[in-house]
Amino acid sequence: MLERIFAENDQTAAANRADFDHAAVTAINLMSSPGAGKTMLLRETLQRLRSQLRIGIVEGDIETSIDADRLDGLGAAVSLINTSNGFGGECHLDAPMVRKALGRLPLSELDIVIVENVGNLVCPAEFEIGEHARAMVYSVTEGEEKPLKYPVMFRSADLVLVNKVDLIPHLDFDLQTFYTNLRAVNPQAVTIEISARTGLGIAQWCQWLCDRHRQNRTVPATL
Ligand SMILES: Nc1nc2c(ncn2[C@@H]2O[C@H](COP(=O)(O)OP(=O)(O)OP(=O)(O)O)[C@@H](O)[C@H]2O)c(=O)[nH]1
Ligand SMILES: [Mg+2]
Repeated sequence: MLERIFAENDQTAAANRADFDHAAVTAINLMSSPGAGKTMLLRETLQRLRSQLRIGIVEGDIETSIDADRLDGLGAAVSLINTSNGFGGECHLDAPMVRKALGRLPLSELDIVIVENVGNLVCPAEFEIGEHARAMVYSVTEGEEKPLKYPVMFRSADLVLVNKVDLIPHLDFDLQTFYTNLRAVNPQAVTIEISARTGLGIAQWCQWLCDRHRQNRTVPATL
């Protein structure tokens, strides 16, 4: 049963991926536990990149348009998908949900689509949505041990953005222990320390996005 669900999901993920590739769009799956800072990061990202890249956002939430509203007016096409609206209130986005949201985005006029997944540290990582890369926002308020306790998302991330570093002086949080734990489950992931509040590291993240898009456009899809 579970295998069938994943097989069907993967088929739709492949269709999403084909649509992204056809439109020369780079798709990023942005995941984290609730409140790690995805939407605040996206606001900063749009403010910095709107003049360089045409960005579309798929905003995934169980209910409400709160986050989609926060991204309004920043130059991005935003497509909201509420999982409580016909998708059983799921705690993640899957490929069919993203496909529905993509129908409301002008893909041929975009360079990058960032999918803000539902805030959840477990389920979103289990579903391919047709993305080219996975970026994870991890907040230092979550504790050093999370890569060991919730390895699936950390293991599948191409990039881990270590957010809210402005709060470190107020926390009992050891950054080196976190990195040791992260490396134990994912030795390859790129890491960038950021603060969506102060702007620290946001330029580096924007550079990563631009590089990822350039790389995507120059490497043939069959490789
Ligand atoms: N101090 C500090 N606060 C931050 C930072 N980034 C985000 N926040 C705060 O953290 C809270 C959650 O941020 P959001 O951007 O809503 O987080 P999210 O991951 O989009 O949350 P969900 O969509 O509900 O999963 C907000 O109160 C933000 O102001 C940061 O770098 N430093
Ligand atoms: Mg959010």
